[in-house]
Amino acid sequence: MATRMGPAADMATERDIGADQPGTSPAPEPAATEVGAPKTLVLILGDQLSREIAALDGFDAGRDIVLMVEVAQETTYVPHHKQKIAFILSAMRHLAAELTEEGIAVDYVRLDDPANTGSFTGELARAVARHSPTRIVVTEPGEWRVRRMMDDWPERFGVPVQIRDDDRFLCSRAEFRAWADGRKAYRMEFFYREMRRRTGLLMEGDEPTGGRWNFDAENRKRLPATLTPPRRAGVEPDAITREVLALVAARFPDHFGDLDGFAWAVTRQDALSALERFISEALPHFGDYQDAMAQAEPFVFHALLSPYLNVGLLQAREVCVAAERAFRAGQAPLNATEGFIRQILGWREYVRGIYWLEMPAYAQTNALSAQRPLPWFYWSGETAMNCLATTIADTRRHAYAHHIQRLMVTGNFALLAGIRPDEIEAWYLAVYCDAFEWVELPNVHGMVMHADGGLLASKPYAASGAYIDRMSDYCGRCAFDPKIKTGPGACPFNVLYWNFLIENRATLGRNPRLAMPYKTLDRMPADRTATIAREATAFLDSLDQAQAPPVAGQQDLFA
Ligand code: FAD
Ligand code: DLZ
Ligand code: SF4
Repeated sequence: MATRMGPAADMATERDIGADQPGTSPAPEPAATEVGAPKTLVLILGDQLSREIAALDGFDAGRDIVLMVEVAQETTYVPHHKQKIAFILSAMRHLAAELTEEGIAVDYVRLDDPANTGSFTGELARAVARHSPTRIVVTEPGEWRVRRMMDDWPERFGVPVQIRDDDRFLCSRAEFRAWADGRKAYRMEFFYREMRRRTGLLMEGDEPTGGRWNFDAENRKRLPATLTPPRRAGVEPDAITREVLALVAARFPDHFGDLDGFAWAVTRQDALSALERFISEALPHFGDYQDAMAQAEPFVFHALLSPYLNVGLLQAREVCVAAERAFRAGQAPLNATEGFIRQILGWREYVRGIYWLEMPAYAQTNALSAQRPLPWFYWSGETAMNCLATTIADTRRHAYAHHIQRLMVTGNFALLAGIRPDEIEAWYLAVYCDAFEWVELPNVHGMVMHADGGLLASKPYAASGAYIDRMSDYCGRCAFDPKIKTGPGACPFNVLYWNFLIENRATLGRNPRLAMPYKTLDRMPADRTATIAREATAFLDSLDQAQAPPVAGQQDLFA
């Protein structure tokens, strides 16, 4: 496989993207041993925890300094799950210790440092006063919010700030822009094929391995009772992690989520072990049961690698290469390998491209005019709907739920109930260990809520209780019955599904991919649609009455 993408490999990288952004200025690369050469302060953010991060290119250990800061602003801009905060702080501290051991000067500011100002800008200002650097270098952040913070840094600190392209991705922002240019709609499948060609992953010359680009049709099996997925490859917390866990428990007692059972890897070495274990134990079944949900198996055959990929402990390329190698060695079937690689090479790169292409306007759209506040049970888990209660309980316990739980349970409900996009987005950003806005927002705003009007996905992933029943064992333990369509005992997803189509006919009625359900709806007798509308309204009203405002900062609400 090529290490740089084929046709695009000779495109200019975005090393100096700060140069064409308002408020930042380019800084020349320093000559390594020059007397009086620039002293660089390299800021490494909590999701840039990689020894190969672009900001460290050209680092001179005899002269330059790494700055890492634990800041209150980042721990509370949404009320993150306790495990997410612990994961990031512990992984930051581990990287700082590794760099220090290598002889690199690391200025590390802890959350409980009494002088800590609580923000990136405040801590950078203090560090500039401490070290008098001649320039600041940082890798572009993963969130628009943080990128905007950097706009006035050169002026504020009186030092040039170089913002380097984040080259951990297989498709740069410029390459994605070039791909998107002139297209009326962006479709992941076409982007993905392009990425397969560019990287050579699962390719035989110009043809996809196995003669097809996508083996999804084979990846929709329910988990049989006779098949037990592998146990999670958890990591026992070491002294650094235990110290962080105590800090988080003391400082964020009211944030959502359990700390007990924290088992995330916080070093590259342990993340690599998790990757190896996934490839040998779970990948062979990943494809078949990719969409399956099971009450007692929160992880099924999923990888649990997203937090490591997103903070830099693993690289997308090496994860895809490891999967392909297993396939070529006959250790994993093609449907599993292709399905897995598509998630990373396709979806992950695609949502990142969309985020940077469309922000900040992207977050503001609300194509379906969804206005309902987030129901309180998203935080408490107190609902008689077993699929939701289980997914939220898994989330609380592990800071994790797998893709189909996120998309077809908590996501599907939010879509059908018409939850306000900004409220459900803030929930997803808070509760998952892997959540950063560049990846969370397109998934929630676009894929789940269709709030972008179909820019990311050609139709909303709306489904009735029958889908959840087919793909899980949740319904057998539920107070409701997916086979009952209306009236007592009916699964709420059933009336909500048809009510969603009724209410959004003006926006969705002409979508060719929804032609079938609208045809079915049109054939329904008027008294049946009236019953659906009445029961859906009564159900949704009961939600509103039960809900309390999940306002970040009112932390007693998250206990
Ligand atoms: P697996 O199912 O084993 O997949 C392998 C890898 O593929 C993942 O580690 C991830 O890096 C990548 N991947 C899979 N699907 C997607 C996708 N749709 N978008 C981007 N990458 C993907 N993923 C995040 O990393 N952060 C988020 O904040 C996030 N929010 C989501 C919110 C919603 C509503 C939905 C539907 C999906 C979201 N995803 C998010 C995508 C996906 O659900 C998670 O990446 C996946 O569940 C992580 O678990 P895993 O490592 O076991 O993934
Ligand atoms: C998510 C997070 C948290 C909880 N804490 C910190 C922190 O204390 N210091 C830090 O540098 N980064 C943290 N992060 C990750 C940042 O929020 C992330 O770098 C930005 O959102 C940009 O993607
Ligand atoms: Fe969910 Fe409906 Fe099944 Fe209950 S019956 S678990 S609410 S899909």
